[in-house]
Amino acid sequence: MMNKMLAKRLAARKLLVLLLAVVVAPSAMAASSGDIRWSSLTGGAVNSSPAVANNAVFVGSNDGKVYALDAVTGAVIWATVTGAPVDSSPAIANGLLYIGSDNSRVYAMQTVDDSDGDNVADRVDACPNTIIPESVPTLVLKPNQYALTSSIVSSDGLLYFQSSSNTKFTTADTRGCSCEQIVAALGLGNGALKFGCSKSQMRAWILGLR
Ligand SMILES: [Ca+2]
Ligand SMILES: [Ca+2]
Repeated sequence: MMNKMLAKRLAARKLLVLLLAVVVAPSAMAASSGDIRWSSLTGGAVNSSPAVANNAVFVGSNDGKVYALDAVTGAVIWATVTGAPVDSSPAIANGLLYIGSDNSRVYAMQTVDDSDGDNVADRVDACPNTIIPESVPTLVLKPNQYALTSSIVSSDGLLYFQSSSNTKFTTADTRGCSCEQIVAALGLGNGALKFGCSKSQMRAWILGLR
């Protein structure tokens, strides 16, 4: 009789432990700082520091190649052979990557395919054929109105919409879409085309991209 009661208690305790494990497990699996999101294998040692631009990571390897990796997934976007180990760290400016190789040469490489020159790579550009400057009034924008007036990239590597507002938007935010392309996609009418996109229109577009 005692053995049966003991067995029941043990079974109940096991059930409790099992339930606790089920409840606790999801939080234990939640991502936290320092967790490895991805790793990407090259053909040799990686002795240099990577550079990051346009949603990609650029790094040299002792296998003689310079790699461009997707910053989110780590997938290889391209790998260019230099023919000798690449120990130096890349520098990036104006869409070009500059790097030295052990074959005594310095290379300049196109970092991404950006057919319309809006500083957003073709592979992630939601609006092909962006025209800059765009057709909305670009010389005088009212407060809190936005338009792409110049394709000159800022020193932080981003292309900003012109605006007098403290709130800034970049082509990275709009995934390569200008105000007039946003107007056309959302069917906003001529008002926005005449005065530039408003802050709320820009935010609505960016929210819709998520
Ligand atoms: Ca583009
Ligand atoms: Ca575009």
